[in-house]
Amino acid sequence: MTQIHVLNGPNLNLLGKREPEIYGAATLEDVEALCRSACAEGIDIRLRQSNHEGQLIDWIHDARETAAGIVINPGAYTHTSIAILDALNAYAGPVVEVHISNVHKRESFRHVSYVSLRADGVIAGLGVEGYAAAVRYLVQRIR
Ligand code: CA2
Repeated sequence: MTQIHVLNGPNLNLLGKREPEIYGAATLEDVEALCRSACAEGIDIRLRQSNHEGQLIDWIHDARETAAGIVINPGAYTHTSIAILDALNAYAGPVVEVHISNVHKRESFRHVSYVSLRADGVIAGLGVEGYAAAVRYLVQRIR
């Protein structure tokens, strides 16, 4: 079955458990349910989270063979990781970068994104709804 991979970086396992004033009350399990309901018949969601840069890179490599599109919230690696950018550059399908918070209203170090150099689109500040919007976009790109 066609898959969309939803990749999440460091600390996003804490979603819904800490700092709800910034990241909201939804958990990563809620995000998965949201992505599934935004998806379409014949397309499956594979949501994964890691606190490790190399693991995220391995999953992006895996997506080269298995995913028709990627939604990625690289967490703080957004602002630091040329290695994740390089991995995404080796992926041929559509990529949407998602941030739960509006990174542009926050500290200046969050205004820089290496991943945006590759992403087809960037969604920031819509809370976890941003993931659903990204999935909807990819569904219409893939079909
Ligand atoms: O807004 C976003 O989605 C971020 O990618 C989240 C990252 C942050 O470093 C980026 O600048 C923007 C941090 C993820 C931390 O997630 C937590 C969730 C709940 C509680 C604590 C951390």
